[in-house]
Amino acid sequence: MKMTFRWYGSESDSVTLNQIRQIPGISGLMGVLNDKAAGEVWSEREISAYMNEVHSAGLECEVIESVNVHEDIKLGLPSRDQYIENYRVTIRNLSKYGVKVIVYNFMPVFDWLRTDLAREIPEDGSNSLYFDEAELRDLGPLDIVRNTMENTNGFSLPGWEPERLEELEATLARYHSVSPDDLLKNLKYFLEGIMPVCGECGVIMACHPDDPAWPIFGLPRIAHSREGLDKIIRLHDSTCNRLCLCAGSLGSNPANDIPAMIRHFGKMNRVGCLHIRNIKHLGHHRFREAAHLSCAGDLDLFEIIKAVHDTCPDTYIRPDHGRMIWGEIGRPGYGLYDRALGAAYLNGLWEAVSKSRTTDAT
Ligand code: DNO
Repeated sequence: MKMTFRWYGSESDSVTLNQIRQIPGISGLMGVLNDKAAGEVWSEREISAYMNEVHSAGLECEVIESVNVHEDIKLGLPSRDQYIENYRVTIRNLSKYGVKVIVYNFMPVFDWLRTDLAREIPEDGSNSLYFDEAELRDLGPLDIVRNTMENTNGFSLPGWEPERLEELEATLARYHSVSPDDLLKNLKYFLEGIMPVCGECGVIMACHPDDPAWPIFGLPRIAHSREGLDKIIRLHDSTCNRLCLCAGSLGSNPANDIPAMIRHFGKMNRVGCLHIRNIKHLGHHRFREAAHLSCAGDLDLFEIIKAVHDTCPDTYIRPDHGRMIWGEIGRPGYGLYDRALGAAYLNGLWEAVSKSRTTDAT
């Protein structure tokens, strides 16, 4: 297992590479070129500048996140072929700089969605990302976008690029005639277009689940249950076609058994990487993000780490969204302190599981 940390680049992150390399047990990053719009080619010049900085800090970057898929690909429009070609170029370019896994998602219009980016946790005065479907009912998609953009402490959020949001209403309307089956077919077309290049370059594509793990605003969604993820894996039979199992996204729905899902896809060799965090369920379609510790939320992180250890031990992990603690101001979900605590805790669980498994075997 390689423990990594998401980093948005020196221009866009409140956390520095020096801080990241001082977190015990971090081998590298899950990186991102934060200012790239969906569909744009990631040029070698841009990738090499990012990688040089990361490597000079003594860190690796074998996983890249949020190479966002253009909406025309998800909608299956004729213009998709050009965007798929751009994606192929980006895969080739990233592979030249040591990238082995690319995380993407196939959620229409929105990446992840919350109704509050800084809901206070009364027990300890920290705050975290929060979602309540009832609040969503009173707000339209545009209100939610406005709220989100006004409350990010000046940082942009993944999937909330202003360029994409200008055309929000028109894009939402285009999805009226797209069913979940259509979306799945469009994903198949995309995978067929890029998988040969992934095979050539040795790059794994890891599909990130829907967050929250159910359809929102009546949009089609296909990646929020084991059955849905099974269908995605079956779309294209290649070990390059994998999943980014995100415990917090899938765990927003209590019906998803996360350790069982990890074991299922781990045994099939279809886990590309994992995002690990904890969730506190507060009612139907209402939750907040919690500290990583099992007892702070409703997910069993010990069982999650055991499942990874047993079925996909060579994968990449990162602590996902943290709370804001100790007065830190940063990108919601992506401050330093709580994610660093999360990494330390997950590393502790890993050591305990590894050593107990060795003892069990003797
Ligand atoms: C949220 C992240 C997501 C994820 C993308 C991948 O904080 O987990 O933005 O990286 O959905 O495309």
